[in-house]
Amino acid sequence: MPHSINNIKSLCLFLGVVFTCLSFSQSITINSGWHYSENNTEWQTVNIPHTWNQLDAFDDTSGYRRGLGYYKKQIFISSTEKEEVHYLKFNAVNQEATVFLNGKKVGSHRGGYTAFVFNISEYIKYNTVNLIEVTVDNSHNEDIPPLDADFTFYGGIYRDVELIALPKQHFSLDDFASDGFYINYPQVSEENATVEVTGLLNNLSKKKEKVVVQFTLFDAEGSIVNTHSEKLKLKSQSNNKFVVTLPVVNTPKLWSPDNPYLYKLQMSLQDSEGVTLDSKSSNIGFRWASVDPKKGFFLNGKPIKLIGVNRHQDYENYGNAVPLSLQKEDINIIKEMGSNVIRFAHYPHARELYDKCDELGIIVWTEIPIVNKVTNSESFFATSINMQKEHIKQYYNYPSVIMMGYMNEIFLGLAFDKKESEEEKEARKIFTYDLAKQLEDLTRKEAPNHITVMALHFNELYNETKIADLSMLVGWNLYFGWYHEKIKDLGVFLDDQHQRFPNRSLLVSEYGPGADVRVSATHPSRYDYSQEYQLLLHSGYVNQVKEREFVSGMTAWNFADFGSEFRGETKPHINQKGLVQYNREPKEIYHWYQSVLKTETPYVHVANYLKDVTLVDTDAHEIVVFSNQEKGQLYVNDNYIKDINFESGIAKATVSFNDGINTVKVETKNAAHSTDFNAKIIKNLKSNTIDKLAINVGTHISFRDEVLGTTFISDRSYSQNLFGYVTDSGKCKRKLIPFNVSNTINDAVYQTVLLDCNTYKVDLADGSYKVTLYFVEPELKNKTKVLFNLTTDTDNSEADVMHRIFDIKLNDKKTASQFNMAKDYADKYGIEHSAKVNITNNEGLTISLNPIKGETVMSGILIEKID
Ligand code: GCB
Repeated sequence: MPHSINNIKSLCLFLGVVFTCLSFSQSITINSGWHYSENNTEWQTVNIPHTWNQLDAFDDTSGYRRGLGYYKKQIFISSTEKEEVHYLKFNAVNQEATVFLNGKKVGSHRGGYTAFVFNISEYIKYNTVNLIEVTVDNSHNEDIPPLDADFTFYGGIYRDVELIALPKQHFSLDDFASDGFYINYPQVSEENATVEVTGLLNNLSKKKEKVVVQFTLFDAEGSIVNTHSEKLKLKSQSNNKFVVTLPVVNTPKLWSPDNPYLYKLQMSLQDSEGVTLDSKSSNIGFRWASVDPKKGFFLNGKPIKLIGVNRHQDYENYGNAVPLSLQKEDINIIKEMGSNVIRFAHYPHARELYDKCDELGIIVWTEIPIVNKVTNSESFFATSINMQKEHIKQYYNYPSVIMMGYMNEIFLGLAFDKKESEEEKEARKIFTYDLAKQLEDLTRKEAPNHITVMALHFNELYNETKIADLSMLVGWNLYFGWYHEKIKDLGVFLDDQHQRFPNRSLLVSEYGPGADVRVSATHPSRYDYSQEYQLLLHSGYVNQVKEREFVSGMTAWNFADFGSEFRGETKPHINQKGLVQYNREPKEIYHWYQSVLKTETPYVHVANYLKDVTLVDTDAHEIVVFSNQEKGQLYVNDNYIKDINFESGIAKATVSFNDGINTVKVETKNAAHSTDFNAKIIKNLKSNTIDKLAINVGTHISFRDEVLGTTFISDRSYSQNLFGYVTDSGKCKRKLIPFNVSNTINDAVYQTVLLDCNTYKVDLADGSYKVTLYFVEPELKNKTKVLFNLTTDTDNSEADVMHRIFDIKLNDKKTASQFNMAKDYADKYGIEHSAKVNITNNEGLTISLNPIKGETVMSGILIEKID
């Protein structure tokens, strides 16, 4: 669609008694009406933000399209704009872009998470349409970080594209696509503070020019605090640097998470006649930060325990092409939780979000995506250095940005690598350290007022290579209670590190288990994906960190569930360690964080782990309540039950439920909250006719099937008048299969199996039923090793595949003979096997799996009454 720039060149306004002349520097966002093609022949119209992987990164076929994508768009540029300089700015394109204007190459850029700008003036045709073409490539490239990471590398132009027209004198855009100025605070204290601005001014005219930069500092209420005007002589066709110190601000209001007081600096570049050529503005936040190996993190001279989240930028149904309004809402949700810190992992996020952090008072750790491993090539090193320069310069001025990083778990690849020889591994340690050192030195030099930081994983390699001694603060990504044994090992590890490296400042930069809101467990345990286990782990971690003054803080992994294509979890392709879901609906853990982090107003929340509660052989149910108060009163169906006390924000109580809706209410000082539980009580299946019964075979977890509107309840060993596996009918072993099951969205039902258990009984009352059994073959035909999945698969050839064969009987009726999943179905295929059964003579239902070869296996049972 042709586009035209407003061609009014300058305009004089009468403001009170003063004339102000403005020359129109313009930035137009050109996001709509692009044409996109994946083969350069068939085109579709798309808007930016756009990615081509928003669907295929979540389907049943493994992998997602990594390759080329083509974009084009026409813009009209009037001949009245000939005197102006035109730039095209791309705020992020993943991960390589080559830009053409009217068929000529304008430039190219490597790296998917930072902005880049090209001066397109010499390629423009005036008074006609100009064709912009962009070739994007998200193929794996050994020379571009990230090489390998636990998130999806969606391809596309996914942040704003801008067409910028400026007079010949303007704040430079070509210093690594920064804003052309850098704010420093040479002194800042409660008594006084100064702002120093280093600016870069382009003069692209053939003549020297005299200009003036007018600085105005406003307070948060909009009143002028001070002004300054700086006369400058600009050399022709060059980039001119200036450094200006603004007048001292006495008793400045300091910026902090509790009081994010922002001043605003306006800068206007004027020609000798007072016409404004260009203008810029920046948040100013007076604050100073430091870390102390013994006492943790300090802001404005006071200790603060940093507690917050990591964030990835993608979102359900959008991939990484997420509207900014939704992204900004994330920052509100994070603040609402009570977080005082965000780690923007593992790459720079949209700059507008850093503005939000300034405004809301959230301390930021920002980093570039050098994750898991590096390539020992000149090109990889150069791309990394360039990326960190772009990152530092584009994100320099935000008062919220306090920590700057450049690597995450850089020895993860090495730790898991089975192919490299010992010599190669030694060499890898050395060149990885070398790149880290270069990036650390660069960051200290270019961002001297920031705290440098690096995130490590649980491995001695970081200490042994001394890479952990490079940055001013180290973040440990610690998964005790998930990938590694026990939650309480966290404290042991932290104490050990502190004792061995007493001069190192540290924080816990990642922690958390996967949790699926459809999964609930009364006895939660590691790997079960229950929200109850998520509470156990997070509360355990927060308590251990709070007990240790030397730990600067912690950032939970992750704020929200996010896309990681290769993962096979209860929701495949998604890493479910979020405190909120992929669509940002809160998990219960989010409310627990609110109750421990938000102390200013009374808060109470009755957790609701599943929409319905099935109570087998009992009417008692344990409820969990979160509050920032010490105690509260518990009511069920308006009857006072008892007083409850909160410890670390949690109170638990066992209450009796009636069949049907039960309202649990808790009142605390100045707060109350209630939740309805729909209870189904099963005490005797023979006497209580049931319409539907779903059993999650092979596990202690209950799973809510949103489509059926039914919960697959946890499994048990058989007892009379109820249901369960008959323990002496085999070894009856429970197993977890860590892969994406195709043909279903109820992966969790299939992923937990009961092996070698040949009889299952359900003591149904007489009547007609449809019985559906759920199966999946747990052995893969071709196993590949996936780093982040929960069990360690070994390579296996087709010949080794375990072919189990069994007959299936429902009471006396054989419903399948020689059932052989490996032979008859595709790998990882979710199978539903259904039959009608008439139950008479009080015989109940007996499911028999009669082994012919190998061990029998079953994943789930669904029984539906037929009228
Ligand atoms: C980590 C990584 C992060 C992963 C996370 C996990 O340590 O830094 O990228 O997503 O673990 O969930 O395994």
